[in-house]
Amino acid sequence: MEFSHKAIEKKWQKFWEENNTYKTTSNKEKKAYILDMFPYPSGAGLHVGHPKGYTATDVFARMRRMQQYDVLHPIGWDAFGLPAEQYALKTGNDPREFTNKNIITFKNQLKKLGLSYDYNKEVNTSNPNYYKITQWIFQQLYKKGLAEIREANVNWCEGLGTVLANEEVSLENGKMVSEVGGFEVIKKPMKQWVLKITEYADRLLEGLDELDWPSSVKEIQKNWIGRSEGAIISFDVKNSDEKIAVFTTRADTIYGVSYIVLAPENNLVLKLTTKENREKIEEYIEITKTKVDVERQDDSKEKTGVFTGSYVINPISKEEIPVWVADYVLNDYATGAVMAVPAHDERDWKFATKYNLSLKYVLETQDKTKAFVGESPIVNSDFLNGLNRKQAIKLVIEKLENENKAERKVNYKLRDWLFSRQRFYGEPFPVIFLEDGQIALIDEKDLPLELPKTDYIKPSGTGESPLANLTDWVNITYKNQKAKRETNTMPQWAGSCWYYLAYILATGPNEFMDIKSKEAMELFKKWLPVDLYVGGQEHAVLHLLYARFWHQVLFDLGVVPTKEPFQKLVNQGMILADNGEKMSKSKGNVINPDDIIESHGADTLRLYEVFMGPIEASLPWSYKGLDGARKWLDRVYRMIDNLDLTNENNHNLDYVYNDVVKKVTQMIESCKFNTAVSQLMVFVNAVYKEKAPVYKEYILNFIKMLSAYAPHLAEELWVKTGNSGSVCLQTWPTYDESKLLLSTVIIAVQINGKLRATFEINKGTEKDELIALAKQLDNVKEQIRGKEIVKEIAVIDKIVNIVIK
Ligand code: ANZ
Repeated sequence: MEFSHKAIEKKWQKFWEENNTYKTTSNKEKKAYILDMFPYPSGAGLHVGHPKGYTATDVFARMRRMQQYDVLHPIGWDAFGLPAEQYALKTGNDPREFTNKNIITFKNQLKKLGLSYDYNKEVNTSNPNYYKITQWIFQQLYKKGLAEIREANVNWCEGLGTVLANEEVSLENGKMVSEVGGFEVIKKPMKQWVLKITEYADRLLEGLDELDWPSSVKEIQKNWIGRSEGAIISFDVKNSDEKIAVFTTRADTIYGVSYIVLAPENNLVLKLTTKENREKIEEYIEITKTKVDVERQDDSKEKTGVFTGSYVINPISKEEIPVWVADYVLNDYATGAVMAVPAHDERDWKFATKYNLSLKYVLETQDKTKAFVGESPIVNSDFLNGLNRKQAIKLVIEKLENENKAERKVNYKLRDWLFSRQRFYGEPFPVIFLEDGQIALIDEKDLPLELPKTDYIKPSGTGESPLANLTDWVNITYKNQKAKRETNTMPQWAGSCWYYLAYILATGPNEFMDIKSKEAMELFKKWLPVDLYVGGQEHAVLHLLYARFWHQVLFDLGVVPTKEPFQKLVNQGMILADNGEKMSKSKGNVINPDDIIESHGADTLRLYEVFMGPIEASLPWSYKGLDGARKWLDRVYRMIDNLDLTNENNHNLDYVYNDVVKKVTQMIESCKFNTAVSQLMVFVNAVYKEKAPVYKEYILNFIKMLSAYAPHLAEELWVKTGNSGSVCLQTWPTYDESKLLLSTVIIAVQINGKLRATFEINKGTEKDELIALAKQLDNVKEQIRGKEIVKEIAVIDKIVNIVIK
């Protein structure tokens, strides 16, 4: 017999909604904040990858709720985004309408999955109540000196008359072109807001130590921050007052410097270029504008550069050294200038051999056919000869420090965060530019500064956002002065930097209490940090680093009580197409969860997605697996439908029941959602084998555990077994350890593959002990007497295998 998923899913979803079953409680001692990375509500709707992470957190949240924790398990919408902007530009319609429509679709789809979200706490980053607080946080960053306006490069597309996001630009033969139309794209400096995340670089590094995050993600963040200790060394330009400051981690190689490289954008370039080299240099600077950093730094690409005509003096060896310009040096890292040591740096080696520049080995090595990048004693370096790297670096820096020609310096790969987007659909900046050049912050009581209602969303043609067209909105009077609003908006990352705080502040959907109130602090103390955060590995840096940065600033401001926002992080793997390829619209291999819910039911989809393998693994979709999940749920339904229950425990299932409760609980606790399902299966198999009536309490507790995975079916079975109310609000079962200790198992003993004996022993007895006991059995002793034992293998609770010769 099968159950009708269509009937029961509707019924219970209605029941949960009417009874507010998943309302966040706040009256218990323990708390669990269980969070999904909230989705961008795209027009395509939910795909089958979403439910994997969502079900995992849901299983966890459901267990915690039943374990009598206060549970915060919310969902919301990362609702500003490029597709809505593009839609508006294309159709002239309001991006808000488009977004709200998509949110409705997404929400309906989520509801069909039976996830235990508290929709009273739903948030939407594009709601003015929400971005009022985003704007307030920006103002705090500004007041702390962490936000300022700088000139920074944007991707400018003359052909489209607009600035493009990185994802709207593609590379063609190493040149940037627009995805739409294939027009040339160049880097162009524009005035933009920058957030000084680099001031928090060390804190962002240190904070990682305390977090229960996958080590791979920590490593990615560390590399992204890229702390590098070195020195800035100053080279005097020959016949000039100019100096070139280079950043180097390898002051020990100072005698091996054979040329200096300036980044093409370095301000010194034109100053140092001699007349006869000017034309070539200017041409080179133009070409560089069309290149992206990744390509410039790509070691497999041929190096290019041009000589400036100038020379500098090596501050230690006093040698004359030529100054070149080359794009493998980036202007926005350190000083944008490098002392090149071709004998010991691969990029410099490639460059020097291409342009026939001299090179000198200053580290001992036999092989002179390539750059030696290892460690060995210093040679050809006067007073440094014979020293190791550390000693030589110290000596060189000390000597130059005394002459004011060097200073120690820590550099970071991490860049300050470019925070302006030339877009309509984002948070407006809560600032005003006064005529006298001052910047004023909009009064807190006047926040939010809302996006204007308009039916004119068109490129401005100047690189500014479409907001620049709305002159009534842009030009204002402020305190009797003419003033202008900022026409850039914030990036999509802004809203997702603090949404986990928004859920705590939410008193209703998109209704928030004051973030700096006492009341808010009490709630932050209760709920922070997030206990479990699940999302894709693609957010390993940007979102997770930006959110940590804002959190640390809010901590410094006394707004939040914890140093870090997310204590435990789990990256869910992807669901691939059945042939192992990534699912994508263009390949036509996308599976729509709605179809699966229709054919197999939401409980089946939930169970299948978390049972298919470890949560972290990316695995292919399989309809066979999906059918298998459904078959098992039918088997559970039949089991309970036919079961003879008794209120008296005959103890037949004591061991398996307690063992399963223990394992399921511990496995969910450690996010092993798939193996916990296997344990539920073990219990069902045991019940099927049982001839006598089954102890009712065990069955009811099984239904409770089942409800974490298959909540609709579990509710139905809960009623079927004579109960009322929601199984989801019952108490999670506990286990009796004594029932586990007493239980025994029969161990088989095989010798060279043949069964020779059996013995009874306490469950869980260790392998060594099993082997020792087996060898004391008469029959076994006889078999192995005088023989050489080649191998002894034991499997706990099962078997001892002895191989003899
Ligand atoms: C001399 C030298 C000799 C270097 C040697 C390396 C090896 P990290 O660890 O990544 O900080 N460098 C400095 N500024 C640069 C820029 N703007 N663009 C490209 N490269 C730059 O690397 C620091 C090293 O990268 C510095 O040390 C410098 O080259 C180069 F055998 O100086 B080194």
